[in-house]
Amino acid sequence: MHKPGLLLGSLSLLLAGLFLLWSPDPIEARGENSEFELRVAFPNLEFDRPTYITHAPDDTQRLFVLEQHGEIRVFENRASVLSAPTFLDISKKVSRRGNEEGLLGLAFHPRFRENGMFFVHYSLRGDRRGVVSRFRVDPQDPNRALVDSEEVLLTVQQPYRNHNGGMIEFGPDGYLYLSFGDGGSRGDPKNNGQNLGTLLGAILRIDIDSRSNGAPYSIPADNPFRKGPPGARPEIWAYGLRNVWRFSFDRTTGDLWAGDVGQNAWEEVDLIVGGKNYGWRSYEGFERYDSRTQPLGDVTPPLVVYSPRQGVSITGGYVYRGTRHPELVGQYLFADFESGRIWTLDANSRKASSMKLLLHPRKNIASFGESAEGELFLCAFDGRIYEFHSPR
Ligand SMILES: [Ca+2]
Repeated sequence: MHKPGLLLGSLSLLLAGLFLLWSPDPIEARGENSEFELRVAFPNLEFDRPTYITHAPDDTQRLFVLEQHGEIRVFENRASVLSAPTFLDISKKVSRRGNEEGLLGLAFHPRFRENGMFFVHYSLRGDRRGVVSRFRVDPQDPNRALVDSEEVLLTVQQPYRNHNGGMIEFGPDGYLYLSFGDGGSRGDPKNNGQNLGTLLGAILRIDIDSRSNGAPYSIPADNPFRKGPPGARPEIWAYGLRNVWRFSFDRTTGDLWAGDVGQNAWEEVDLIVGGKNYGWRSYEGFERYDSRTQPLGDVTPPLVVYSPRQGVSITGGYVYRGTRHPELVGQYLFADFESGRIWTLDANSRKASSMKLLLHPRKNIASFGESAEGELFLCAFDGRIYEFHSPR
């Protein structure tokens, strides 16, 4: 998501923009004849800084949109839908002091239909913490959650207000995965990325269906750091990540794809594998970032990177597995929040050369999300939810 209002960042963006005016850009050129455009998916609905969209796994055809200030709104997946009532409002608990703080993630339990449980990731007001909580739906009203049902599963102190991560999703293994950023500021001053003793700078994997040692969750038996090294947090699935704002599972292969927001040089797409070190702050993209920081273990490089000429804040997306756009099946779609470009990458070959600009709508795309059928939506900070459309 958006980086803090650093003058340097804005300046480099401006320079990158000026550069584009006179420099022909091959990736840009490939996108000019895109068969696709973005279309407002729900013309009657508007949202306040929508940070995520997802569906409930219960065959009700409902969609849920998160608003950064702390509300979840629910509506039927139908273009003519007229309103989106509030499903949950925790805005009193949610901090919006930092640009990247707020209600950041939502995941429905795979057996939501039976147990009514869902999970959220937000920034706590008053105390600078990232919080992951369980909530339950009202058994009398499927479109309303019980605000008092909150059970906090996990919190982490955030040293700064940026780089909070924010994604939360169940894997095909039934475990809950979530991302925390490196804690913020710039350059990871506390080196949280190369530290297995903190939950920051990592993707975590926990079992929320059982409890252990007084914790409201347990550690899956095959988590990579369950048995050490000494001091390692057993929740960690993968580390060396700067700020994974969005990740997703390929619903066909189960692969875990992440967009890792870079510092000043490289935005990355990473294929996340348990136990792997993705390099930050020793590395940014394929390059050394802090030469004094020795990586804890072998570094897994990104699949692809892009530079400020293309964008400065990656919004990780999804491998498309829907049916409406056969040309996109098997492509990983992702965007840049600042430049508004949307790319595809072949999810099978994963070759950097397969990265192509799909279109350049120049919108602040905060997130992608899927319908039950795997059709993609995009949340833009103009308040609209978009979908891909081929006008042919
Ligand atoms: Ca990396």
